[in-house]
Amino acid sequence: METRQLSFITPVRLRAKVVHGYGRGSKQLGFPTANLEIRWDADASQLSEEELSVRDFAMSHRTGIYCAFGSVEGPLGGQQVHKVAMSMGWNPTFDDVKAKTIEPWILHHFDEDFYGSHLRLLVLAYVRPEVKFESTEQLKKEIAADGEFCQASLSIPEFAAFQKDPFLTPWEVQKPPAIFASQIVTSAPLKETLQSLPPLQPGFARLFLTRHGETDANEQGFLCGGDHESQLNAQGEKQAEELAQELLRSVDGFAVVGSSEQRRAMGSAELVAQRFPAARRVRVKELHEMKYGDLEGARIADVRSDMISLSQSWRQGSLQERVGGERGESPEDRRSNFPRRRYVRWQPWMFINRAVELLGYQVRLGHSPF
Ligand code: ADP
Ligand code: RBF
Ligand code: MG
Repeated sequence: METRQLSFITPVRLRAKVVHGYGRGSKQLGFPTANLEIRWDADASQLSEEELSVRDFAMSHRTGIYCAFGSVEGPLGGQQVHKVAMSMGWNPTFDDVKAKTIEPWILHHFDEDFYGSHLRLLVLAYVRPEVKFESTEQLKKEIAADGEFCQASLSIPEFAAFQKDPFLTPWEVQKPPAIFASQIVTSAPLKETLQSLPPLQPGFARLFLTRHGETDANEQGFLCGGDHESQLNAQGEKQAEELAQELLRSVDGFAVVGSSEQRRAMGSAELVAQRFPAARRVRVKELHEMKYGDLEGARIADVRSDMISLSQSWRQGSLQERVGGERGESPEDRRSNFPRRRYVRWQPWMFINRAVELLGYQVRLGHSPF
């Protein structure tokens, strides 16, 4: 019987591709391990920061069993953070292992393999040294006990904040594929919108568009469009939190929480996403706000009439030459800028950008070549 002890280490963040090992984790032992790619033969100058830190971990840390939090990137992972029991070392029970491996056993059931995906790990504590066991039966017993030990250890309050570490739930950058048909269901203040949503028809998904919260520029009365950054202020954070609370009451869940890359939108989306941990987090560059060209950063009171005529002409699709800003897209085209596909079907998505009120769209899912 191995003795286990929880020894905290300076937390290590690792991101690496999942590669094939000797194929015996699941088959022979019943414990699949997602072996990390370690580029032993490359020169340090050829390696990315991430690759270097993975290799450094294997070179500089004690071999043995560690506990960690981890997430699998991509649709399969669903940006969920799981507890992990991880082995790093030579697998001394076997004599065919030629290089140290880093092998997390993720304490979660996956329906499919995820070779080739990237895995993120936040390694937090050392548990025990690796041991050369006399039999695979004994090894299996100890791995199972390691899993229980890590499962329990990772539940202690000292680790709670690490499970929420943003490193483990990155915002993915996505291209916006076209939406084929969309229908505005309603456009009204939040509560009424949510209450008046008609049932979702088969073949449709729901798309919510909503504005980010208040920013410093909003508060001070400066025009802040697609070419200007401004942070959420305290009021803006409160608004985003209230939005999240109202959505929690009214919506079953989101498949995706999306946002433009603008800081005010990201900040708002982060607050909503925290309340919908199962949703994928997606950033869409193309979702930026309308650009006001020369008017950006001006005092709204001074440029109000220009601003109004500008957005009117934008709505009519004739913005082209005005101020070197956004292309003259019709609202319908603009609406089609939202990502679809790759996301779980039939579920609502939420995007935070500039729509002034919460809009509920029903989006028909066509047969996209995307
Ligand atoms: P290999 O020797 O190729 O690593 P394994 O039997 O250890 O073979 O299988 C590991 C593979 O199984 C991983 O690369 C991953 O794609 C998949 N897998 C499925 N569920 C898990 C899990 N809970 N933890 C780790 N890997 C898993
Ligand atoms: N291999 C060993 O040879 N000795 C060990 O003590 C050992 N402990 C492990 C503990 C855990 C939690 C895990 C996931 C793996 C461990 N392994 C150990 C590695 C094991 O041999 C390896 O995952 C399989 O051979 C599949 O690659
Ligand atoms: Mg493995």
